[in-house]
Amino acid sequence: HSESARRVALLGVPIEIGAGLRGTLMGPAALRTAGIGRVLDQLGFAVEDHGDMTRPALDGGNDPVPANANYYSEVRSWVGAISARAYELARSGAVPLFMGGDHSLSMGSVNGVARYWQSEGKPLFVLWLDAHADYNTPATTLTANMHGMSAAFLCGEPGLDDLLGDEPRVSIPPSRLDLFGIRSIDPLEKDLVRQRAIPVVDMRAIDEFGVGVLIRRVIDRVRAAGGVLHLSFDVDVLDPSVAPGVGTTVPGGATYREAHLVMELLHDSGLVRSVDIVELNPFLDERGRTARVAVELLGSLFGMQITDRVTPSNAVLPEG
Ligand code: Z70
Ligand code: MN
Ligand code: MN
Ligand code: MN
Repeated sequence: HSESARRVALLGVPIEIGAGLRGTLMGPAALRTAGIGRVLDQLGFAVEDHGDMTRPALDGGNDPVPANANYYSEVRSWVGAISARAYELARSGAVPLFMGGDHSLSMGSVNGVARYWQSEGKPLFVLWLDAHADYNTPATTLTANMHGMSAAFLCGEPGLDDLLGDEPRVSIPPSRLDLFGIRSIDPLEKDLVRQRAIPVVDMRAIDEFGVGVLIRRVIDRVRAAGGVLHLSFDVDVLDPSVAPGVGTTVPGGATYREAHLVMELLHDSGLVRSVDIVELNPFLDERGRTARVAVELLGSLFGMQITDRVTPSNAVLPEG
């Protein structure tokens, strides 16, 4: 790892209007209370806490507000501001950790880091750990909740075309997005994911082949392309028995051990350069359980190990 990879920049993004239920605005505070800063510090990182973004002034833009996109103007104000911050943080050389907030924030965070990596000439891949595909557009959505549209927006799907305002839009080719852990997808959303040939690892695949084999396949593709990886971690990918503190619980999610293995293998790959942690809803949590699990998993992602030895495995070898 380079020196700069030893720096983590925390940024709280207390947005909640992209989701159907209120409460994710408390996510950054809960993650701090659960010890995210301390865990990273103990792993040897220089932790810069940039605090929480403040709600931007409402700016709906000049274009007509699209139908079927709840709180469009509010989300638009956030997304442009988030993208600008993400670009700057990526450029600073730190690993930015965007603490949500609902998943609409990723339309800004991923766009901003993608803009930076484009300027470096490195392909950015996005790993979307989520119970949901988040591949709706205003034309396919059943709820009009914008957190269900983030992945589609990032891949350049039409319908929210003025969302970034003056921020340059950088589309992720659909072949560089991996939907991983999904088990809830709407009918028209499913059609779109198939038409675009988005790589998908659903829960059925995980049951058949195991999470280790499948995450290595993702890692191998990023490495073969000489790329870097953004992890967009929606806490609802976890089984509700592990992570009850989310707005949309979907049964049959990743176990505690599967999720840790994913994080450990991602760490060993050395490819993750930016992270979102989203959809934690402390208002729905049980005595901080979900916030604590989220912080533990981020610990594994950043290098926490059971022993201090390299685990013998057929995984992609750690760098060095
Ligand atoms: C549904 C929609 C959703 C949560 C994403 C669900 C979207 N497909 N919900 N993450 N928690 O409304 O588009
Ligand atoms: Mn999501
Ligand atoms: Mn989700
Ligand atoms: Mn490492």
